[in-house]
Amino acid sequence: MVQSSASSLIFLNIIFFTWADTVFGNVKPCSAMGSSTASFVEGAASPGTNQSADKSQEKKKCYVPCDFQAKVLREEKHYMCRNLQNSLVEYARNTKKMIRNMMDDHQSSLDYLSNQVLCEMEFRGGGWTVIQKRTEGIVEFQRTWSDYLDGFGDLSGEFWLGLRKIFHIANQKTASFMLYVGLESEDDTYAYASYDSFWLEDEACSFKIHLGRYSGNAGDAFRGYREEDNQISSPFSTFDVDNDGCNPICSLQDQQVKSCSNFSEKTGWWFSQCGLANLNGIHQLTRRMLTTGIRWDTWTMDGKPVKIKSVSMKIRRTYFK
Ligand SMILES: [Ca+2]
Repeated sequence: MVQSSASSLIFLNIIFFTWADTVFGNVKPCSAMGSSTASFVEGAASPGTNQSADKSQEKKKCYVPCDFQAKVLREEKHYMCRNLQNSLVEYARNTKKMIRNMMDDHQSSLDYLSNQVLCEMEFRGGGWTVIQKRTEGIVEFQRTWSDYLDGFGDLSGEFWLGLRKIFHIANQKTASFMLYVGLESEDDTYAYASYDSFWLEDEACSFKIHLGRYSGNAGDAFRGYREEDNQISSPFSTFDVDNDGCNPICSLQDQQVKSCSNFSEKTGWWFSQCGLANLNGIHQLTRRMLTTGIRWDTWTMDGKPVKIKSVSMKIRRTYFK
């Protein structure tokens, strides 16, 4: 806005100077006017001693208005020049202020994020940002959309970082991210699933998840075995915001399911009719009576999904774009 008004003023000044030069430039120079008039007078008058006095008189008549015009023009130019100078100073001041505000905002965002995330610097070369962690099962993951949006839990223990924060970290213009899922079974065995790219769509698209190539030893539960299990490109769902693809119902384990979140004890995830992964499922150590748990059903033992007691999801920058 400021830039636009300053630019308009500068443009008007340029137009004025051009116009002024054109108008006053076309006025005949004082000397030419004087000569012409003087010639006419010369022709009419008889030669004699009064000739030079007449010339002087004619020059006087001419030079007064010319001087006056020059003075007015000079003052106008000075006035416009001052305005132009003031506009440029104001423009520079506003631009500096705008840049300073942008830098302050950027720094605030960095400060905010650095105080609000858990970094793992020892694991696999370091530089990991933990976006989800489950251990003892103390923190409840049966939460509303609003809770999953802003995050919950404790960074020093169990937590969900929040969809908005995850989106802002993983969707930087200058960097790409990968995802690592670390799993621990109830009998203390470990497995992992790694994806070479990870990003989310924005809030208007319900944070649809996108993952690259899988590697690991826990299987690719995000994609599952069947097409309908594939959670890639699925929006996030909670019990109060249903985007799960069961519309109106899905048939699961001989049950008619309307809501995958409700079927998973009101936990939130990127469900797809409902799929084989739900790392936000109910922790089995504290809620053994429930049928579902933390699910990564491609990790199996003796043909059955392994019971998981702890999990973490972390992302790391892979390269600058
Ligand atoms: Ca549904």
